[in-house]
Amino acid sequence: MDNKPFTDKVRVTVKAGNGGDGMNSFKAYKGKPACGPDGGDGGDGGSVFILADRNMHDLLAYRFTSKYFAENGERGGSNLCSGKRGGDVILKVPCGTLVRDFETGKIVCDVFEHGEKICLLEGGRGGKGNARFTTARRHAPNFAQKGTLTKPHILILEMKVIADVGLVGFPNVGKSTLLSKISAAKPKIADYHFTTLSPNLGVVQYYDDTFVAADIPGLIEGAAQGAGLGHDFLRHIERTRMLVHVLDMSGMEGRDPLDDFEKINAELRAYSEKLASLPMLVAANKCDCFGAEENLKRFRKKYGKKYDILPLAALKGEGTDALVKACFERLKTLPSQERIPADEDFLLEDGSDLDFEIYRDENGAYTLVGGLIDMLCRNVVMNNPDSMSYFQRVLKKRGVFRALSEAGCKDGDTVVIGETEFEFYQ
Ligand SMILES: Nc1nc2c(ncn2[C@@H]2O[C@H](COP(=O)(O)OP(=O)(O)OP(=O)(O)O)[C@@H](O)[C@H]2O)c(=O)[nH]1
Ligand SMILES: [Mg+2]
Repeated sequence: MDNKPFTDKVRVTVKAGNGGDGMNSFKAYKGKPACGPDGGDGGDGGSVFILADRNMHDLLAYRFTSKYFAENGERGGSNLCSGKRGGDVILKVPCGTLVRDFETGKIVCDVFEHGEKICLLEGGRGGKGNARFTTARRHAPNFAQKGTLTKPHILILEMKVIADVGLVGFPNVGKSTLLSKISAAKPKIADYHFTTLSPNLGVVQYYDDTFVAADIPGLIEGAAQGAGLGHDFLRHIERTRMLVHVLDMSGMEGRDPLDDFEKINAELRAYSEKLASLPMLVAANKCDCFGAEENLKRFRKKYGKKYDILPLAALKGEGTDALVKACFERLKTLPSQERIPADEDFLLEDGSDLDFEIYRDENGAYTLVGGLIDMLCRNVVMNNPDSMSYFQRVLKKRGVFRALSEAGCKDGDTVVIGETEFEFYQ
């Protein structure tokens, strides 16, 4: 994974497919041009889904294509033929990807487990063909319903790696070396700063159990202000359950490990209180080098009461078993990772879904059709007074009465909603 382009935050535009229009047509035989309504329904538009896939490791694919539009439903045909449903769009993302609405910043969802599939936008509904509007009273409805139109939405996809343990520390202290010793991961290791440019994950085995450790690029003082690679990568350990703070205890680069410890902790605090408050083990690395013993003594004296300090020589694999064991012991006492909850009041919506249209049938009755009317027909019980008063309120609020007046409907005229007919009174 190292040194290839790595993209962990992208902006995409998504749109569900429009519903296909219903067909307005009549059966025709030789000599009998219009025998009966036979317009079929329009097909529903395709939906937009997001799918967590453990084989995805970044969001690079979304950098090159940013528009994902599901197919529109096809128009209904004559002879009662329904239009074809539009194809869906499925956005495959790594496990642990957060979806936000660009406009409001609200959290739409957090796809977490492999195989988890969430519908972000439902396809527009296909309109009903005129054959559907036949009633005992109305034999030849000369109208069909339009399909629902959908709107595009801009979303932010943000990958937050899911690991149990996050390795933090200055560059070159041996974080990647440690990961390579405790797991099968093969991160790039070299004797210079910023060898690691993107997060590496490793599965650590301990008897029958495993945990996932994440190695991120080294931090330096001022990372919160963008120094070095900045603190962007801290996002990936934000949801770990604990941290292992790796230190170069030998101070071979001229820094004091006690100083390093304070500086990195300050950067963690500058990023978020949550991160700074995670349980932390100290991995005192490079204990095979000159100076480490002396520094370790000083370090223990200052921090020994507050932290578990594990001496290590990661390069030789010394002390790594004890560190893995200590991680397991600690993890056992910690809650499992938390999914970031979606903002409760937030749903990606297609406002046009609650539209309505007015037609006049051959008997002069005003017929209402559309998403709003379908919704009301589903929800209203006609002989229940409470339900009826809700029904009236919605019609008023949505401007249906006004629209009826504007269409020429006068007191006493017949209005048809679904299976129900009533007389219009302002
Ligand atoms: N002597 C000694 N050298 C070590 C030890 N652990 C790591 N090193 C060396 O330190 C150098 C840096 O190791 P890395 O694992 O790449 O360090 P890192 O913290 O991942 O560095 P960045 O990715 O740049 O942040 C390499 O040359 C390693 O061989 C150790 O225990 N003892
Ligand atoms: Mg590294």
